[in-house]
Amino acid sequence: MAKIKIPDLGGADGAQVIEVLVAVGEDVIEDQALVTLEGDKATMEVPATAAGKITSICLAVGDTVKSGDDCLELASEPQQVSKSATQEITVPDLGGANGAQVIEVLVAVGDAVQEDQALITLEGDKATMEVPSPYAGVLVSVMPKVGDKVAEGDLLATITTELTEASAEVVPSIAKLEVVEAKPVIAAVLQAPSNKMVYASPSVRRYAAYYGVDLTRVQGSAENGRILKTDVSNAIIALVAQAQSGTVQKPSSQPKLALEKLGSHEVIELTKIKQFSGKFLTGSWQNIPHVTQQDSADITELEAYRYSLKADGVKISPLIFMMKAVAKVLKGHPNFNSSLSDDGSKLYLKQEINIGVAVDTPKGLVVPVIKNVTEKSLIELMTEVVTIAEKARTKGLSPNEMQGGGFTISSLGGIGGGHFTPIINAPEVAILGISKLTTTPVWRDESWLPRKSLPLSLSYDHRVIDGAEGARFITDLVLCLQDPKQACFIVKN
Ligand code: CAO
Repeated sequence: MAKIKIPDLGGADGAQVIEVLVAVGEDVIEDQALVTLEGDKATMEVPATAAGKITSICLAVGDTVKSGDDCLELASEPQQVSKSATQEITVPDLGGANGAQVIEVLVAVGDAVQEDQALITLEGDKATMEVPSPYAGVLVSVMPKVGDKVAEGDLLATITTELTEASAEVVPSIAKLEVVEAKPVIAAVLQAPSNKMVYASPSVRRYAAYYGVDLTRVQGSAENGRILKTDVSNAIIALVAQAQSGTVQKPSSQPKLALEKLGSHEVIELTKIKQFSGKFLTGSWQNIPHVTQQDSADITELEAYRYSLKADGVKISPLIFMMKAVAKVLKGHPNFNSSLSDDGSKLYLKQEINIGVAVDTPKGLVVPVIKNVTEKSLIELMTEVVTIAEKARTKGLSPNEMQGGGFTISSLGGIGGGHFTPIINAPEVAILGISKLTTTPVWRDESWLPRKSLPLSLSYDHRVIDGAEGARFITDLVLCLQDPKQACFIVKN
């Protein structure tokens, strides 16, 4: 068992814990950042001095700590016999590309490399990326040559790394910390080339450097504009979206904004999410031939069932029933759960039913994806939507939480308004807009009855879905919502 202590704070009396980056039970690797501290002048990370499992954490965000205080306890991995190990370095996630070409090999066998040092430059269809070494060590082999084609997971190189023996009680020194980053580790506030002050911890800097993100362009969401890993993730997603819509030209008919003619006005900087989602939505709107099919479902019985659950103390939002109904109807209409190939010649039908839910946040619109909707109960879905919407609004979402969707639902039902035209969340091919239900008089059995009517707006990609198919989908959805018992999606809750 190793006890990790707060290292030498470089003369400062104390520092505040601003981030705890790990949890009890988590496996960590040597040198992984565990905690971020903020002193008077700088931010620093406390790294793991050995690989192992976290067994206890002795501090919390907001605590003030000083050099030598207990930080956390680590059950170290069994002692290694050899002091060095050979690790394989493989091609990382290529962001969805099938493969990439090696255009530069920057190292040779026998080279001593630093962690994060670029090894190879790859070129894909849309971007060039450098593959950095995840370890410091000496290269034993370097596989590819310039011109070779590689895919995610292919072996690029092998490297021998030094292993550190776990010690019983470890107080990392500043010198040790300086090795961890291979660049300055205690020095969070740096002057960036654009003259904008960047306020981020070393691990966030490494993360940004790995993905080639310029931190001067990232808006920090933490106190004093400090950039978190989630801010970088959001920027990456936005950059991908921007790249996807990058071919889009501004319509020539759009008149140039003449500021001098605006009269008195206030200038508000749009959040990064808003700026990038604006470009992404423009791309979707201009590249996809949208058709919006509107209808309304009589959900009087469904609402009665929802209220009966509520009376039993189970609160389920109408959105959850929509997700279940959509999932059921998607099974019978697989084209709505697909993506079109770039050249428009193939349709990729998705096996799982993963539904994106548009969430309105103070920084703009984000779409977390709820996976395997058919496998989850109403309560499980409700809990997941509430949790992820809260996370989207407070901490932000990881790229993983926004990937893998096959169909999106945009619900404005909690706000108001009638039918609208939702924009397809490319590369998906359809999206359902839900509006606020109204009580409408319906002529039935020789009398007018008050019925609860839910406006539905289905936008679909006309290259993939014909009008008849669109009408069948929304008709099946309406039938499903009108007869929830027969639709059987309310059985498992
Ligand atoms: N008709 C009438 N009332 C509805 C309704 C509907 N279609 N849908 C939800 N409601 C009610 C809920 O029952 C809840 O009422 P109670 O508090 O009395 O139970 C209330 O409206 C608030 O619902 P909500 O919006 O908080 O929750 P939700 O599950 O319906 O939606 C979420 C969750 C995350 C989708 C929503 O909060 C949100 O962000 N919506 C905006 C999405 C958006 O911006 N879309 C536009 C994209 S294009 O710019």
